[in-house]
Amino acid sequence: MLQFELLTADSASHARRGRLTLNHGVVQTPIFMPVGTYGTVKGVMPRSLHEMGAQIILGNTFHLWMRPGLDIVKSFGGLHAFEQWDKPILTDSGGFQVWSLGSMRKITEEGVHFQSPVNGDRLFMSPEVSMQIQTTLNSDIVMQLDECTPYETNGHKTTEAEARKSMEMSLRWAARSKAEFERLENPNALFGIVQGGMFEHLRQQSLDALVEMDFPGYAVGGVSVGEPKDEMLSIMAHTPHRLPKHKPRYLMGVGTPEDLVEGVACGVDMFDCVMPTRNARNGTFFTRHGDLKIRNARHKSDHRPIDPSCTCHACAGSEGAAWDAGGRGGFSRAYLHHLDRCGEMLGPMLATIHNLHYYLNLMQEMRDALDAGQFAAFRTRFHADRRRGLD
Ligand code: PRF
Ligand code: ZN
Repeated sequence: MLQFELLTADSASHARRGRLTLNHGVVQTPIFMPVGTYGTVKGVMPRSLHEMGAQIILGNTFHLWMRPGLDIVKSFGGLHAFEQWDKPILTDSGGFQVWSLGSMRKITEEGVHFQSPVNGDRLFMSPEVSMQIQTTLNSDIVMQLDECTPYETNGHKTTEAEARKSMEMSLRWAARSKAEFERLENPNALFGIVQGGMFEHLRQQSLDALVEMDFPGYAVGGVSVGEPKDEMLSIMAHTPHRLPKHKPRYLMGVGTPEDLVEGVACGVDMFDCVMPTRNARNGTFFTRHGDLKIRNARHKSDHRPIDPSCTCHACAGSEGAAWDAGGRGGFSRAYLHHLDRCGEMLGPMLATIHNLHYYLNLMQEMRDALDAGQFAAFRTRFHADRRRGLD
């Protein structure tokens, strides 16, 4: 099941505010979805995700198929019970992950043949197999199997002919995904994925054919695959707003805080990206005034939290009220720097909590601005604040 209601739309951009109802709950859009590849958002307990306001998280068909395998997840009745997360889950289909295997795989019309990176077994992923796995996982949103067209093929920029061939195969895989999803009587929702490389006319053809197949929601794939920023922005400006107005739109694997704000302005409702969680593990903190690298020696004796105006558990302590200079609550930059130096696991845990809180709060601010008819002003102020830099 999937219901999508449009609540308000911005008059000066394609931004919109919506409410998405799925089998495991309601999602207010626009939304960011934390990535939980192996059935865990790395280093964060589900209750912390709840506290941060996460409404839906990702899982990965490919990884969960490798480990723990389908029999285990099936014995729990699905991924929700196995990972102790009772709100909605979206699973990526495996196409993108299989594709990342490089020389260990061979892509044919039928599907992808590859060797398991875990135990070397010969495996085969097809649209049908992907649907069977995602049905067992019981994810609220299932993604079609697609081929993510690379920015470069064999050392040269992917040509129009190569991108067309890849996009057309993804369309045939979309139809096969849909047929198998229906045959399995999966009670959740299946999304189609627009491909077409960096070619607008191919993206339009992909979009038209997918709309004809009538999916309950659509994703834009094949972006953030190593292309220059301006090419990513031109796809973002081209595709999302052309998708059906009354269905949810998901931009896959994007991006920076700036990308989220510009993506929303382009009409995107849903985002996922490893950036807040992965960068946290490298000691990078995102804030409204720019990014901070905790490894830098200048933080060594700084008593202030990462962002004194942030209400996350790392910046404000367990009370959740903003830090005050009197020293109540909140972990100092000096302490976080120390944790990083010592390789203590609390360091990445606190960084992940802060970054996810920042991303989720940024989406909440955009929803509030849209509700108040103030999105244009929010967008201008957001970019100015980010450029200002952190003290
Ligand atoms: N396809 C799928 N998953 C994805 C992508 C895609 O194109 C991307 C592109 N950045 C991220 N994740 N299935
Ligand atoms: Zn914080």
